[in-house]
Amino acid sequence: MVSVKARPYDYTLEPGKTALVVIDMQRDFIERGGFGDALGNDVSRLEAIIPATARLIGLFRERGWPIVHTREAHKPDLSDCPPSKIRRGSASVRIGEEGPMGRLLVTGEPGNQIVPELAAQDGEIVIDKPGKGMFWATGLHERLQGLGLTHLVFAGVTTEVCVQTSMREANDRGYECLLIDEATESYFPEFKASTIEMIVAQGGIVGWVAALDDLAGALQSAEAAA
Ligand code: TIU
Repeated sequence: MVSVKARPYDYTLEPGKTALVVIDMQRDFIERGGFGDALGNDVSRLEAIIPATARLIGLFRERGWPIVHTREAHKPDLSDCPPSKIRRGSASVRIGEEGPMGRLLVTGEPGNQIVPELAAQDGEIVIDKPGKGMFWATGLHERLQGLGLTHLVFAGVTTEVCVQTSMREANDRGYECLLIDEATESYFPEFKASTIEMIVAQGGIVGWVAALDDLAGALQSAEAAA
């Protein structure tokens, strides 16, 4: 067990039972010309977390620990996208329509790929999820259970939408969830800050939040002491 300084109190990480989950670091949300940009968001805020997220991925890869990458993605015929979700875009930019990086939020399109700096490596799990949360219609819970995983460390975008939804879904399924502050971001800084406060409130009602340095330092110290 590794004790990590975190809010609202230290997080106990269990090597062998912990996976990293990187939510939706796809070009559609991060790069200019993608879905997020087309909706009028400042995507540079999200781009700025790529180095910290790469470092976090590196911590897990060095140890051979499991890594899950998700993409918000729909089938090309949009049969897995409720009409209500399609209607929610702006009139000019809707899921499935052609954008500068291909059809928005459609599997296999250039904009739907994870940014090259964070691309999955062989052996890592990649999940296409039609919802904001990572468990809806993905079979992920069964896969994580099959690997004996009980603890999930979260990164990705956006903090208050797909990351928070996924973390809440995981919390309800019994996972011990830790979000890494520098490896998540929102188009709206106040929403990131509020989400973190919501997660750690009431004794960690959704989970824990830690700084990347505190996770890295705790892993190193535990390994040095072993
Ligand atoms: N991944 C994710 O958060 N999907 C979104 O649609 N987020 C927005 O903030 N729009």
